[in-house]
Amino acid sequence: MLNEMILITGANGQLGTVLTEALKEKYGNDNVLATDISKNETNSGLFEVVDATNIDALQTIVKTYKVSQIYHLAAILSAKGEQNPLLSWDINTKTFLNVLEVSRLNNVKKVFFPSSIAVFGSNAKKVNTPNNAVLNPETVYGISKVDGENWAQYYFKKYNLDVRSLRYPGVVGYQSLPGGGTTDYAVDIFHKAVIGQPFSCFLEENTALPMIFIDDAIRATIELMEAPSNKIKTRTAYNLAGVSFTPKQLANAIKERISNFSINYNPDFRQNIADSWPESIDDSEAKKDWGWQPKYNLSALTNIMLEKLKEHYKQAV
Ligand code: AKB
Repeated sequence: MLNEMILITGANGQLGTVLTEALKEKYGNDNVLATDISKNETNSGLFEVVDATNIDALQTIVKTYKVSQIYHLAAILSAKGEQNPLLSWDINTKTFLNVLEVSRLNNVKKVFFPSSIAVFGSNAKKVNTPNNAVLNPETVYGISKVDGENWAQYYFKKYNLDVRSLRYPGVVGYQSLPGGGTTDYAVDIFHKAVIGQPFSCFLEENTALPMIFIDDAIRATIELMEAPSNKIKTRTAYNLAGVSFTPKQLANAIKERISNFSINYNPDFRQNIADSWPESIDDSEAKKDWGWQPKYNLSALTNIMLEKLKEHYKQAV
């Protein structure tokens, strides 16, 4: 475990920012290599600019650093993906196939692939959607995630590459901003509430979606990756649940704590995407196989988001 060298693609994204730090804490600063398409001023420690669509560039980095695990987070999310479907398909699928192929050829032991609730479409059961529900996604992002899940299972079965995957719900965190997703409102709303501005929500007030607090999402990722291989019975991807809520329920939780907070609803194209997704998902397979248990409900998530963002904006002035 201590001799690992972990490579993260998309390390500057919403999950990558936090996961990189959590992995450094666990494995040591010198054992975690953050990579992204460009560098930003907050990157510290080992960092390389890598375009994961370029298999040679990826392979050079994997060889140079003797990488033993890859967390492949680089992707175009659901809402942004709809603006340029062919490019999004190309980026999402090519980068993951490059990661799988480079891993197979260079003795990488474990690969993490982030799937999403976007793999489900309107045909799937809406409430407590089971792990094995029908997958008819209606976004290019969702189609690319179904494709990725199947490639993950293929590489496991054919080449014994230990690929593991979670279907993330919307991730709500204070450390980083999401970029281009349909669940992004659930982060943006907190920023507006804390800086005292009204929030214009791009979803209707009663649109329930599965969400998860960032600490739960990071813990789930690391727990899945550290579980003994024989516990991982699902080699496509595991449903992961935290909490489900509507914009109205979230706004009410904020109003209970910031009484003058106000919200209005202006649904746009993202409403159709949200309408095609589950309202809540059943993660009993993850619970049964590797012991997953979420910790944060709506109230706990609201408290910590407000507390952390208040500190953040106080420091910024
Ligand atoms: C998105 O909204 O696109 C993502 C997701 C649910 O995968 N947050």
